[in-house]
Amino acid sequence: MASTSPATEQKNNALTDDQFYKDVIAGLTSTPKRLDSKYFYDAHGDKIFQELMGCEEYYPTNCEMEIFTAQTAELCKALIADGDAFDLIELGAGDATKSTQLLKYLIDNKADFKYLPIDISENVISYLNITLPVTLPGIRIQGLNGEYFDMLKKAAAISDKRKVVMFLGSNIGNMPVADAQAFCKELRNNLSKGDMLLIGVDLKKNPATVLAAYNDSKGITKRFNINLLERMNRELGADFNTRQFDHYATYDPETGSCKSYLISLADQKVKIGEETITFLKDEYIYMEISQKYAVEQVNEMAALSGFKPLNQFFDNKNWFVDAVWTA
Ligand code: AVI
Repeated sequence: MASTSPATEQKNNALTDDQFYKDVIAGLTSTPKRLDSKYFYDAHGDKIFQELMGCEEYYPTNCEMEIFTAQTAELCKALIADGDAFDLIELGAGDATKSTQLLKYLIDNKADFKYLPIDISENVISYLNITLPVTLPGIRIQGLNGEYFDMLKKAAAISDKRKVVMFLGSNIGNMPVADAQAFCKELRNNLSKGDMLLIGVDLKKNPATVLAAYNDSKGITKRFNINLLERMNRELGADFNTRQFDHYATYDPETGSCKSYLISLADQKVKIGEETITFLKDEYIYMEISQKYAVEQVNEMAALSGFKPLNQFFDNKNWFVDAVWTA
């Protein structure tokens, strides 16, 4: 029997202890196979997502950007009740392009606040910590890298002011409806009376428009999904042949669920650490949900999670809403 050297064994243990590895193996040994879209965002994924946000067919970014640029003063007025001190926490801050509009307005108007961006990507947080003080002189920023609620608790330890939480970009859409509801409830439980939430939600619209955003003609969304297989090759020593997988997106106008899959183009076996995963030809891996809502459902979600809807800001096509809720 072949024996492993202590060095190899140590390396194997480090791999099997890794949360990414554990989640990947759990997802790919379940039926149907699935991967968690939160793992899209390594340095390569961040870059591809950046590209996607600049792509014409991927409308949510442009819609929300229009709201943030055309209605900056109104948005700030809705969030900052009586010019009181507050701290601004952003869940899933990304490159903070949209929030930068708001931050600039607040700094120009001498608002007294700290900006606490939270992101799962270490790359994103170090980028924001370095670049924002240059583009926005005078900003008080403390980036927090980790899972939303862990970091929200950390933020609460840093801030003793009223909290204004931003959850933009329809990030809420990357959870199934029931999970989104539970998430908003947990968020409410982590806030105090008077705190606020600014939540960006992508709305139901022409199904062809939605589908084109998740199946863009340049294949950026495909690369975004395939990057997760490449990430497994890079970080977990997996041997995915990415040419043997294709991207497939669907949108159901009745439920508002847009879903992405990777389809295996052949019978194949893939090694990931100690595990070998078998894929049948045409078998799918469920990658991501991007849920779309009706405006009434957004208000309903606020009420069901213990928030009070205060205000809504729409883009000129009514494709996207930034809703202000109070705790
Ligand atoms: C980050 N999130 C809101 C994006 C979305 O629209 O669901 C991620 C994405 N996936 C494919 N394209 C964009």
